[in-house]
Amino acid sequence: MTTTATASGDLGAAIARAAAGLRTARRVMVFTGAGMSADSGIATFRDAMTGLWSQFDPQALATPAGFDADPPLVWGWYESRRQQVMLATPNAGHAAVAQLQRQRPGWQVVTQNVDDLHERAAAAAGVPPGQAPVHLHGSLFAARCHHCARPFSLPPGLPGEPADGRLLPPPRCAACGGPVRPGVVWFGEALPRAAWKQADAAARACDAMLVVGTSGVVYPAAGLPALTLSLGRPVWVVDPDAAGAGSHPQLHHLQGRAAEVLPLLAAAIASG
Ligand code: BV8
Ligand code: ZN
Repeated sequence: MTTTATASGDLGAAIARAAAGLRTARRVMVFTGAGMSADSGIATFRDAMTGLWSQFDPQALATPAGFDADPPLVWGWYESRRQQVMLATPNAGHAAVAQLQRQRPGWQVVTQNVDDLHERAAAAAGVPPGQAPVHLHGSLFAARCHHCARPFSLPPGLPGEPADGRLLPPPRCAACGGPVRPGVVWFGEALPRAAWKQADAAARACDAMLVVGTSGVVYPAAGLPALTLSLGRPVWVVDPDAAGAGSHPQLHHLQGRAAEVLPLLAAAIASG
């Protein structure tokens, strides 16, 4: 039976049930998507197209072909998103996850997000480096040459908007002169092998999974909760939207925002 708690109704009871389940779990995989960062003001992936980029489909821009077709446009989109993240702060949901990781060595974050908000919350909470988040889709803070893959050091400070509104071309690689690209995984590109191996192992080994803020449409990442369920382990989903949760006897939905539900969940786990 899938338990769906509404924010106004039995959310408290559902959180208590989730806390009882997660408290006794030794290994928990926390699987996050763009909804995890929404309460930090970072538009979710499918809402990310604001301003100049509102006329484009993210799935068209987040591809090698999109970059090849218009490097300044795609580079500008990622730089504006990097700036948005640099100006944002981790929200109460990030802090709650970091607090749980600090108290529980078996909690591991696997994220689809390309921001560094989990890292910043973990640093503030003193989470050991061995529990650093696994990034399945790369990071806005890594860049590399599109041709020879040589890493590129992004300049310190905010990327800044071009003065006259014109989009600047991406920097050039010092080794081969190729254009620099964001260090994210585009559609049609393979996920980093090591990250995928870690995520797949965590989904198989965990005693329970906590999924936060993902529409579950992007594969292979979206297959991870189903893998855990297939092994008979429970999955709790935190999302204000009930639609995407799917249904399974071991799948439980906590309907609410990450910044609202996760601190309540962390407190309930601690109070048991
Ligand atoms: C691969 C980085 C194979 C970039 C991202 C045709 C050709 C090629 C591949 C495919 C194809 N057809 C299908 C595929 C597979 C494809 C895919 O899955 N496509 C989908 C769209 C059908 N996958 C791939 O291409 C992957 N690679 O298959 O490679 C291969 C193998 C070997 C060799 C070569 C190739 C690569 C996919 C990675 C794409 N890159 N990101 C960037 O960020 O720009 S994916 C992108 O979507 C982000 O990472 C994002 O995280 C991810 C998933 O989106 P969500 O995180 O779920 O965000 P979304 O906005 O959708 O949902 C937000 C949720 O939060 C909602 O549920 C909302 O209700 C909730 N929410 C809102 N507010 C809150 C909240 N929750 C909690 N609190 C709140 N406050
Ligand atoms: Zn190069």
